[in-house]
Amino acid sequence: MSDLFAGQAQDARTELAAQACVLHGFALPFEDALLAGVADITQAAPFRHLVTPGGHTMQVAMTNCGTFGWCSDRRGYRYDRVDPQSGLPWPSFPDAFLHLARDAAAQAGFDGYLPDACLVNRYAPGTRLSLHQDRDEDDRVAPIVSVSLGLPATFQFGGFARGDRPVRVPLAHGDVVVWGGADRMRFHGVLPVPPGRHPRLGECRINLTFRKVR
Ligand code: MD6
Ligand code: FE
Repeated sequence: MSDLFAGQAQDARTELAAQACVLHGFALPFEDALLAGVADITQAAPFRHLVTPGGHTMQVAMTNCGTFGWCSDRRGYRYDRVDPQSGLPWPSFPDAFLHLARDAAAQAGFDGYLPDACLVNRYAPGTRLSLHQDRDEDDRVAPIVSVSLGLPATFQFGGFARGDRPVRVPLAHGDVVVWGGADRMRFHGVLPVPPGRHPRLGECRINLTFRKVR
């Protein structure tokens, strides 16, 4: 076998739907810059557990960077330019975040992607994210670019109704899922993260979710 593809998996891409795919390992060349970016962001805007409008505390710990940050409280879900915890604007995108999001979107067929929000999520072992649609954005066509770091997890990618049976997609450190266009409003979620320890991130999974809000 030639070393033409050395260092690059042959099955580097899994199609999930016409406009949805997994780019396996796509974020690995950005690893150091992404981890440094997460450290900078969480120093300025620490992870916190948001309360849902129904009064439940979310298992996933969250923070944001970019022009808009996703917030939840008893009043509802919304995007806000300032971190309600500090009253300051959310940290801006680290260069590597924007670079990776644009490259991944283009690779998946979405040229000219310009996200304005990135939700940073931290999953401890046992944490799950139930099936949902991302529907608080004005732009419901531009893709979601979702970057997995740390512990592996199983992503669920479903249909356009909550009851549609989802496919299960294993996600590893460095994998990027992109869904947009006709597939932008599909239900998706994350099964409970199995226990483990990642060499770089310890006992957690970090997910970066890029969106175009306005
Ligand atoms: C994931 N995350 O963690 C996918 N959506 O692989 C999401 O779909 C998501 O983490 C909305 C808010 C936070 C999230
Ligand atoms: Fe989501």
